[in-house]
Amino acid sequence: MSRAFPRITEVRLTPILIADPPLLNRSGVHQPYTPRLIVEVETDGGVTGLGETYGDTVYLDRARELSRDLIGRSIGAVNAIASIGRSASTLLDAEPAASGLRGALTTDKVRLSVLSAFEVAVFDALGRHLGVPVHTLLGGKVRDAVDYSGYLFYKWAEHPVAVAEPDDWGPALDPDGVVRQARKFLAHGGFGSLKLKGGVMPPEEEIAAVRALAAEFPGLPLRLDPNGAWSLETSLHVAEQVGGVLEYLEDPTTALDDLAELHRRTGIPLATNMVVTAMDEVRPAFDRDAVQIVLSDHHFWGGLLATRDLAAVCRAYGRSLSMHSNTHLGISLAAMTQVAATVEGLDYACDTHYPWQAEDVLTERLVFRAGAIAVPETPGLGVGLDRDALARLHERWKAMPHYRVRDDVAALRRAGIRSSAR
Ligand code: GKR
Ligand code: MG
Repeated sequence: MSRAFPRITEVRLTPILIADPPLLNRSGVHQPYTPRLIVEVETDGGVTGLGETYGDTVYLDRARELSRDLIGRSIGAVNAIASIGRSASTLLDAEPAASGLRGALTTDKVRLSVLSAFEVAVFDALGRHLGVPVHTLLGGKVRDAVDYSGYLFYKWAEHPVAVAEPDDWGPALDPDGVVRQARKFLAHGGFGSLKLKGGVMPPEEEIAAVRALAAEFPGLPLRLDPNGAWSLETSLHVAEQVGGVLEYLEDPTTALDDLAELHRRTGIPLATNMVVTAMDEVRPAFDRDAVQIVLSDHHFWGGLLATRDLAAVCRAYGRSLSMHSNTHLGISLAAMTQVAATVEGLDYACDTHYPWQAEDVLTERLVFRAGAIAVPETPGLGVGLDRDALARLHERWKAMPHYRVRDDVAALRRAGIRSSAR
């Protein structure tokens, strides 16, 4: 007789606003607050599971709609979640700036990003019910700790609009500032590799920053990610100048044929979270050898099982898998760590924005040691929810309706700054 698992009785969706420093990227600058969505799945077995995803209005609306379909489902039927709300995908916005620089935004990416939080919450509940960590439910861990990369950003000292929580990172607008920030990062978490978000300054300045990092931290693997801001010519030039100290170049440009040519002519490995962001984008990129490392993201790929599927596809093609990140809190980091713990051949440290987030909804903040997060052995995701923190951040969301959508261009627009002048 098959075992009966608890059934879902309630899905609680709590949109929150989290403080974010003025980090610069190709589109502009992070706003003082970023929306996230916290999902709690309650069951009739007494266990509750946690999930986290993007909180912009389009995700929240879809989550409200799709969450109804979870009620009454068994938490033992995780695979079935993937088909909730499935229909033909349509383009919502071709401009990557609108979706946090992770490729075009489609209805299916929104759906998958919502379902990923549901799936993670169901895995968390199932793990708690069975008394095992999520990685056990995914087949078991193949490592005891997951390496993350220190994620450096060009950065203003403060937001152009007053915020309650100024950060203590200081500005980073030239090579010295970037190196100063890197030192802080290494002191914070002892990271074993560093990534610089590029596409902000003229390429020569970003080349100088990478050289400064290489000189300050000899032998430390470095990455540069301009989010597709460059032409093929610029990408070739950057690869020529600093290719020797980069473990990979990330999304230098976006046309597949240009990426293929760049790789063919320079040999530099190319990583992406912009041109391979959904299954139908895999083949064209791999067939051309335009991408060597896919930066998966369990949010927009549809969850932890989907991430493992992607890992298998990459293995079949002889490509590497690592992880992309966007502004997120500890529930997402815990989920990333659980799935990354189970993926063989994770050759590169994963990305995370977590060190940039001073606040969290966890009872205990996750801590980087030697650049890694230890894989927990406690049931589920291994994290607890701080209800007071959740309520506080939800109150902020209610009080600030003008931050309901991530918009990196807003501050520049308000200040009358053209992106080339920043
Ligand atoms: O947070 O500014 C940012 C990043 O640029 C983010 O939007 C990207 O999606 O981190 C991401 C990346 O690796 O491209
Ligand atoms: Mg990237």
